[in-house]
Amino acid sequence: TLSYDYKDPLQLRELLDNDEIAISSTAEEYSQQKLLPRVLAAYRDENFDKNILREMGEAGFLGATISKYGCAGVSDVAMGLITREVERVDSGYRSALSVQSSLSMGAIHDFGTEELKEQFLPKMAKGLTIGCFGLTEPNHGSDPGSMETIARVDPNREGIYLLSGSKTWITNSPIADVLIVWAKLDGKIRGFLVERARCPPGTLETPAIKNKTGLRASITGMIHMDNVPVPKEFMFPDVEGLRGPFACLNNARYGIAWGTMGALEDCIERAREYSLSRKQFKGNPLAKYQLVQKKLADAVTDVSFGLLACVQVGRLKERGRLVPEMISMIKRQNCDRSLVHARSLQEILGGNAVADEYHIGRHVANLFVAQTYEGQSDIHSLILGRAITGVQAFC
Ligand code: TGC
Ligand code: FAD
Repeated sequence: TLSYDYKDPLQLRELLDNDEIAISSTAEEYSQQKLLPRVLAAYRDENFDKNILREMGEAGFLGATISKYGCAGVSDVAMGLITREVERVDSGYRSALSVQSSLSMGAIHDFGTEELKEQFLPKMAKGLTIGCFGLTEPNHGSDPGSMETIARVDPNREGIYLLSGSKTWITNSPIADVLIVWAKLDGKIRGFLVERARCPPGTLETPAIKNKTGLRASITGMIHMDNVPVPKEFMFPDVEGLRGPFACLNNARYGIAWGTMGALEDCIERAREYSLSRKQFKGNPLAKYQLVQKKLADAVTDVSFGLLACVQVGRLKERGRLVPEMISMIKRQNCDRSLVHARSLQEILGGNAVADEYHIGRHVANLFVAQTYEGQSDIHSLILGRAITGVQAFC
């Protein structure tokens, strides 16, 4: 008999193939068994355990859509399902996954030479080499085209570029072995692979940014470069301008659209359970009250709409039919709706929502970050507005 399943109201499962269902189950099992038991301590101590990337590597989650170099070669939808399960536990863990896979491995895979791919991707796929992606600067976040970091030819050594400048709010920078850095060479944005082990003392520093109010289970830092020498083979040869970083961002933003739905699903589950057990006014469970039911109905509706949109965009991506504005649309919508609903569901837990053991407050704080990085929602509104009107409103 058919019945309404609030966990999958529009039967997303019917749009997945058997491999995707199996990958989603593996990701769920890993996230619930290995990540969930760690998350409260990690969040309290603002600590990211590097072993998590190795574990994700063993599970085949890193660079999972790449089909060579030791990567799993799964579908874009399968990758989305993985990010959804990881972010169901914490956005910070999904951040680690996104930065390693889409932004660092993705940059090397899409723009690196064959030598760079063979040298770095297999170890990155195992989580033995950690990557980060430096685009944002202290004075330029939404407008990375105005970046000040520069690359120049070393006047004293053949085949070496020198990088100078600062990047900030960079996920994983303090623990990264490989730093993908975007810098201007002769006024044009180029991508460079900086290997920490090759940097002479005093040229590269990556201090952590402490005391964050969100994403505390993820490590974030700065990148300070003072004439960091980079061999010319470590510059991506054929990509120039913002197209390079944005191509990587398309994949990471797609992952966030899926991931935030996982975080919101966790909030729904926790608020629903609480509403059924907590009794107020004549022994009635909170779930009996209409205002509480509306909060749950609104959130469940937006999750199922959001996930269907992710599947559709994923399938278009797999068929090469994607345009970046589609990703702006689902990144903005799913980040905004998950933040609004997580905040509203938080109210169902009353004062207990303030205790971190109830998890929902952590999701609220994290989802603000998800709405902010990889293009703040208002920036995605302007990207969509430009596509709708043909007029750009950034400046
Ligand atoms: P604009 O004129 O729009 O474009 C410049 C060039 O870039 C190309 N392009 C794209 N290419 C591929 N995919 C996209 N999505 C693209 N968007 C633009 C474009 O075709 C053009 O190419 P060409 O060859 O003609 O030069 O550039 P603009 O300077 O006007 O851009 C404005 C704007 C607002 C769209 C853009 O700057 C923007 O998206 N700002 C948001 C910045 C951002 O997303 N930063 C992310 C930093 S990384 C991060 O946050 C990681 S968090 C990771 C984690 O922990 O999970
Ligand atoms: P600003 O650009 O100063 O914007 C501030 C506000 O003004 C925003 O609400 C924005 O929407 C609005 N605004 C700006 N311009 C306009 C306009 N033209 N019209 C209307 N409104 C506008 N970056 C990386 O490169 N790599 C990373 O790994 C990375 N990880 C991050 C991790 C964390 C925890 C955080 C918080 C950030 C991270 N970022 C990373 C940086 C992130 O991408 C930026 O914070 C984001 O792009 C916004 O830039 P900004 O903070 O400088 O804000």
